[in-house]
Amino acid sequence: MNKTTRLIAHVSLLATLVPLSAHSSDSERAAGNPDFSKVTAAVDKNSDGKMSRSEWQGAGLPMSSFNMFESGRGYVTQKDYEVNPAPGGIDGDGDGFLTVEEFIEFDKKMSAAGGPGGPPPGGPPPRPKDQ
Ligand SMILES: [Ca+2]
Ligand SMILES: [Ca+2]
Repeated sequence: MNKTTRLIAHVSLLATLVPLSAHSSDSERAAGNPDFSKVTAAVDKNSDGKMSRSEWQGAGLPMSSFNMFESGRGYVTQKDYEVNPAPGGIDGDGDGFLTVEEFIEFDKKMSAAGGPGGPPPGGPPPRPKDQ
């Protein structure tokens, strides 16, 4: 039994996993975030690089996310998204690109689950416990 080989294999596996969760400087793109450029292209109607509140709202994106990103300026840029780690599973089809539809779908799922964003006003009640 070669314990050393197994240990090396284990360590190199860890080495590939650790950088994904390590917090990097805020000038870098957050590791693992799906590409946001499709969302920017769809939302930023006047192509000024800023997604204003009305542009965001017009695309049907969750305002809770806008409020999280805008930090008082009244607009969101792609960089605001990139420096914040995207929640796992937001890229619905896992192709590495986030779309407006996936963003909305994910927010609906999170809201229904009572996650970030909270339950939607007038949304469906939580499933009754029956087991
Ligand atoms: Ca704009
Ligand atoms: Ca996708």
